[in-house]
Amino acid sequence: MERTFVMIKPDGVQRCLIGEIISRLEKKGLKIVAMKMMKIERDLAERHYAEHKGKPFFESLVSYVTSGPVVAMVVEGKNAIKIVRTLVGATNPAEAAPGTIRGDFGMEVGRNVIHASDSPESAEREIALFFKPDEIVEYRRIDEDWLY
Ligand code: RTP
Ligand code: MG
Repeated sequence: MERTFVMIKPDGVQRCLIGEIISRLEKKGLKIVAMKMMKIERDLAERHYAEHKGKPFFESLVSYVTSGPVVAMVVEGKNAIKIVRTLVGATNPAEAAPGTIRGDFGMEVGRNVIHASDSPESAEREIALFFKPDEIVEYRRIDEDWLY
């Protein structure tokens, strides 16, 4: 099983998309093994998006993700990193396919509703930034034998 880090960004929370997004992840077959609503401090936002430091959009990205509460999650499943990125869609909602979260709910790159880890290394790093090991739980989905 693989774990990935997912975050519903402030616009997703303010636009009341939490339930819709969680529902899509659950219905796909993914398992939420940790979740919290929180307000990100600037320092955490900068560390989370450290790979983008120095890029022209970095400042607006940090102010965007610290502008209101977010919902942070650890999501588990076989091939979860790739599967969640597919559900999320392209970075720019104008290019994201219909049926994806960004394709269905976003209008522009600076308000693209959701974050998801892009590799096993990012997932491990981001999960550790947002969650302590004892905040991640283990349980079986009732349909696990039918998913795999
Ligand atoms: P994320 O990390 O949030 O899941 O998004 P991503 O992998 O699809 O895209 P990434 O390249 O990591 O960019 C991180 C976030 O920065 C904002 N962004 N703005 N040209 C721009 O104005 C621009 N490019 C990126 C987006 O919010 C993007 O999700
Ligand atoms: Mg990214």
